[in-house]
Amino acid sequence: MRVSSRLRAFTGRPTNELKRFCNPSNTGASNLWCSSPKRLSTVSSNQTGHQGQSTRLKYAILLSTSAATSWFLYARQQGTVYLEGKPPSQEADPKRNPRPNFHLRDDKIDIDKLPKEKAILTTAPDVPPHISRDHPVLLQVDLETTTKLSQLTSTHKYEKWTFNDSSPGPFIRARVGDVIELSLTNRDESGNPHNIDSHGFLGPGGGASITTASEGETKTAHFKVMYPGLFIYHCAAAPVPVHIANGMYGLIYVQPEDDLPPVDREYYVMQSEFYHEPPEKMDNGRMSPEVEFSYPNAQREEPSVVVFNGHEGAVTTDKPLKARLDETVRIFFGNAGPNLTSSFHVIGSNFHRLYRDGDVTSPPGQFVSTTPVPPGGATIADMKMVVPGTYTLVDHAIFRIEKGAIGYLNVSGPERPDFYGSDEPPNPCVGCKLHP
Ligand SMILES: [Cu+2]
Repeated sequence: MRVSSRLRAFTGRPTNELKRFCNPSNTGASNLWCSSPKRLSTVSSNQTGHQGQSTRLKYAILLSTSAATSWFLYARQQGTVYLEGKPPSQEADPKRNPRPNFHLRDDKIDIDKLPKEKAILTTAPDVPPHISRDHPVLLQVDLETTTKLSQLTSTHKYEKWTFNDSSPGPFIRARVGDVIELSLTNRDESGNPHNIDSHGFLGPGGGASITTASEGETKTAHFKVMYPGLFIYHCAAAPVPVHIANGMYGLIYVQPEDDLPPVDREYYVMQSEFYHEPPEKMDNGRMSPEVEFSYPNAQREEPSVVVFNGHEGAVTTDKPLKARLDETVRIFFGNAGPNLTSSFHVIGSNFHRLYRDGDVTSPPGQFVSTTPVPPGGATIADMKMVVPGTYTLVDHAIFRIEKGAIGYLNVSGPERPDFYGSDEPPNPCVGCKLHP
């Protein structure tokens, strides 16, 4: 219960004790205040011969007032008392909210006068370095769309639709107030048009209609990034679900003016699912090593594969995340879907800071083990690694590990038996995917 409700005794509202006392069935107290919250009378209807009740009433008021005063003083010491019945403005209390409310960076700009800068683009799991400048630039981002046949699982290849030959596409890092000059060149020889819908861009379609490029075309458009945070981008050419299901997505981090606390390592991890038909039988009677997109399976939301960073093994055997003991690791995590919500969890660790939904202006959640990330959503999770060993990234909808949703974070360093130990040797279960 909020303290403010306890304080109502001060403003004339009845405590339960007083209500019981002034109940009409309680002889001698029937005319005590029972209706008006502003009037507190100690006058009895039958004063003669009822001095005892009047005295008890005074004691009751005295006790109630003392109790309320004590509670008020205690609660104020705890920092939870709200005299107005509501919490104080967060802006007014920097201790309560060290990151003050964000103000829209919507001041007019002369784009031609902005200094130009080429964006550093990285492929998962790498993240571009922190932006240290303190002014906006025209940030040039060059993307190309291609198709690329590559390994999806240990047994099957799949032709992905990509940005810059990778799925997920490049990680883009900007600073709030920057103007992104996006050039999209369509090098997909199948004839499909492609574009960019960024959740970090404000305007109809997130940029889709003014970036749609046909085969061989380059489209250039600019977007001021006014909100800080972590956002996904994806292709939104029709049919949109097919372009996303085939791999056309990535993350853009719009750094706030005052960036998040520095960490030792930053990583880019993106979850997505793939839907494919069974492999076809080839002329030689063997099964094809390639599989193709299945629209019916996607429509039924029954994925064949759920993976981190585009394919099975991307974050286990190919590029596991790495850290040293006592380092802090930040994971920029996105979920492209296209259908499933992720229950992102790192087995054996805990997010000591969690910027839910990629929100970098509100105070972070603390000590969160598992966080939901919807399709089209993102989150930023910080972990302090205090014990060496292998930590496993999962979607805690745990059957999805059988579809590929596993990643490793390998932490090197001397053992910490004071934090984690046993007289018995470790005995991992045979064949376990989660505890290698
Ligand atoms: Cu596309």
